[in-house]
Amino acid sequence: MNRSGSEAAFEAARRVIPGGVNSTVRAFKAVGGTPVFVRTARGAYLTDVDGNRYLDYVLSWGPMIAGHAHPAVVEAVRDAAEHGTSYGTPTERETELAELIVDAVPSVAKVRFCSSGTEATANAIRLARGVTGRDMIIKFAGCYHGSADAFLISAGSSALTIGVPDSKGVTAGTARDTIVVPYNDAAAVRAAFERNPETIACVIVEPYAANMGLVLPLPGFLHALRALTREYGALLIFDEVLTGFRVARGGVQARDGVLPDITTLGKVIGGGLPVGAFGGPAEIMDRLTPDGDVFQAGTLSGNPLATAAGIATLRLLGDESYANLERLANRLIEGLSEVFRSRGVPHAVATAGSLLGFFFTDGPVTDLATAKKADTALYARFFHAMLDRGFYFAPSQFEAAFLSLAHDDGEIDRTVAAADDALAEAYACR
Ligand code: KE4
Repeated sequence: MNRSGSEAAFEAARRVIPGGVNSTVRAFKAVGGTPVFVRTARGAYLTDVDGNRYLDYVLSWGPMIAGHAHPAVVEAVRDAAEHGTSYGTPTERETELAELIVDAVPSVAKVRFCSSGTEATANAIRLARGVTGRDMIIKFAGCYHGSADAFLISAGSSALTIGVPDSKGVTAGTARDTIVVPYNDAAAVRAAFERNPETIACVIVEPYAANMGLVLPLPGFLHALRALTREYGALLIFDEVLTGFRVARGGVQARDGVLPDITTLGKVIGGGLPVGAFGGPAEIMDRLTPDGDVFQAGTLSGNPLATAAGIATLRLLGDESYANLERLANRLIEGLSEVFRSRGVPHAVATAGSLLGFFFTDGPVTDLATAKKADTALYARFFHAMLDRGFYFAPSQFEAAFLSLAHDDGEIDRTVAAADDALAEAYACR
């Protein structure tokens, strides 16, 4: 496949943009080669600057659940833009999107918008610290909550991919306030609370961890976090930036019945435009300025175009949409698993709604330590073999795959067929 256009574009970008990208994972560091520069996208497909077309399983890392350039979303953004792009004042559309979120997410009675998942999680821990008067947070190794300092300790996603899960520039003081324990290890969480019974403000968790690959909670793990945070007077934060309106309309908490104190959201609720959000019960959320004493602000928070795109996207997601997305995800993961099995390749797979993941390891994968046993070199070869066949998976083993309303059974079956051929090529080169 000719990608000379992407190569030239990457050289030009690197001259004026550090690493040639504006978000680390896009640089293909984990899989090698030149990142694909996309020129346009429609439905389930990306088209790069060389005219190569790819069936997209990254979907901008989750937001494009309706597919790229969905007519309803494009029209909503076009119409909003004709009335101005930002006012810096409240608008009724923010209330409309907030009402959709409050109606869908069980634990959320009020929600505050910002412009990214990172802003949402950073504001959420500030709120937890303000409400409890405590400083420390507990996070899980391999979970990723965006690029705010407090989270860049044993972080997942691209921090893990490029080997800087503990970024330079994060102060010792910040790191001291962040306790890191293994995912799925409730005993380690209890031990951390026993060592710090009065100083932990919150536990922040990806209820389905999708930034070290897809790692699902073991039975009882989320319930244990709920009980432990209640026992020790800390808040439980579900970071549903990736899972919110993705694994179900109300996120993990709607599927599994564990209600957090604060929920962070992003991605799908912006329909591809910059939106982050954090919400919870009124008695917690009312602690935010201007009525309360925990500060939050943002020039483009609740932006008219972003809220228009988010509303249009959420309006496209009915119960039947989620049922069909889950059916397609299961069809894909069962097909891939059969390919891996038939080729004798050790693997572990997981699905949740329209989210799926696979590791080249003989599993089970329950935390970062077991995820890191995966054969990332084989993943990189498989990634490129699929890319050359026109299928775009995440350029890192430590990410997940996503489906959209634009994917259909035929495309799933084509993907599985290509995977058989691609794996043979990738496995032969080991
Ligand atoms: P953003 O600041 O990138 O909008 O959101 C941060 C974030 C917070 N919480 C969770 C659970 C997330 O998955 C993310 C962002 N996810 C990554 C993909 N694994 C974004 C891709 C990127 O970094 O470019």
